[in-house]
Amino acid sequence: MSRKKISLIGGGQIGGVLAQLIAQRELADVVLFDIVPDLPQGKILDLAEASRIDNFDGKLSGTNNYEDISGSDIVIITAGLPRKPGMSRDDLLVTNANIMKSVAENVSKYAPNSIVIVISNPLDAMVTLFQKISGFPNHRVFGQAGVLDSSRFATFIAWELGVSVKDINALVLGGHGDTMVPLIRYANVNGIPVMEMLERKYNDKQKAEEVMTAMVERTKMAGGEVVKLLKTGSAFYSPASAAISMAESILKDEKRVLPVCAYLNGEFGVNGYYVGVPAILGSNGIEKIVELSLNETEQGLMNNSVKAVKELVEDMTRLGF
Ligand code: A3D
Repeated sequence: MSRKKISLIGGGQIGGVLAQLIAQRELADVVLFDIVPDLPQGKILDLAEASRIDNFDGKLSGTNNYEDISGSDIVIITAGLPRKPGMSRDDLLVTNANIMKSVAENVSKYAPNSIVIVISNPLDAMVTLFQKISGFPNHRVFGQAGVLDSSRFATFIAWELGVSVKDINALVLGGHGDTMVPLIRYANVNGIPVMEMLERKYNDKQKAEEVMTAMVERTKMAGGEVVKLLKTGSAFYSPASAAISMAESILKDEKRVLPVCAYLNGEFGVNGYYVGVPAILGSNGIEKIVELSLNETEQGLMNNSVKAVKELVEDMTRLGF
C-alpha cells in the first residue's frame, strides 16, 4: 500500500504546525508549499531534523513549485493573511480572495482528485470561492472552523466546571464569525447537560444562565481574544489540530461526526451556501450532513448566522470574485 500524501498550501504559522502534527503522527507524507522562497524548505528541514528524536518516518518536502502537490490525497489550505488586532475576519476578504483564486487554479491543475480542507479566512467565503473556481464536487471541498469553535466552547466549559475537557461534548453551528451559534442545549458532560451541572453548582438558575451566556460570548470572540494577545497573527495551534482531526477521519475512514463548513442543499433550511453543520467525514470526504432539531431560539440564531454568511458571499461576488 502506498503512503497517503497531504499537501499544505501556506507554510506560515498554521502550515508549520500542520506539518509537525502530520509527521509526528505518521499520518501521511507531507508537502509544504509557500510562495516565499526557501521558507517551506527551511521549515521542513528543521522538522525532518527532529525525526530521530520524535521517532517518525515519512517523506517531508518543502517547495515553491505547485507541481510537487500532484497525487495529493488531501490538500489543506492556509494561504492568506491572518488578522491583526482590531480587524474582523471579513476585513481580509479582498486580499485573501485574490490569494485563494490562484491557489484554487493550481490545486485544480495539479491535485484534481484531492479532498480539500480550507482554513483561510474569511472561512465561509474562501471555501465558497475555492469550490467555485475549482469546480470540485461539494463533498470534496469544505472548511475547518466548527471543530475549533466547538473545542473553544468545550475548553471554557471544562474550566468553569473543573472537570476534564475530554468529557465535554459541545457543538457550534453556523458561520465562522461573530454570529456563530454555540448550542447550549446540546452541550453535555458525558451525557449530563452542562446547564444542569451549572444550576447545581450555583444553586441559582439565573446565575447559571449568566455564566453560560458569558461562555457563549467568549466562544464567539475567542479568535479575537488570541489575536489581541499575540498582536502579530492569529491562533495557530488549535486550528491546525482541528484540521488534522478532520484529515485523520478522512484518511482512516473513521466516519467521525464533526462540525464542518459544508455546502448545504436544503439541510437546516439552507440552500446553496457553505455553513458550519455536523457532518460525517470518511474516505469520500463529506459522506452525510447530520441534521438535528433546533428550537425556535436556536433556529433564529442559525438564520441570523446564515444571513451573515450570505452577505459575505454576496460582497465577494460584488467585488468580482
Ligand atoms: P501566516 O502565518 O501569515 O501564513 C500564511 C502563509 O500564506 C504565509 O506563509 C504566506 O507566505 C502564504 N501565502 C500568501 N500568499 C500565498 C499564495 N498565493 N500561495 C501560497 N501561500 C501564500 O498565517 P496563519 O498560518 O496564522 O493563518 C493562515 C490563515 O488561516 C489566515 O487567513 C487566518 O485568518 C486563517 N485562520 C483561520 C482559522 C479558522 O479556524 C478558520 C483560525 C485561525 C486562522
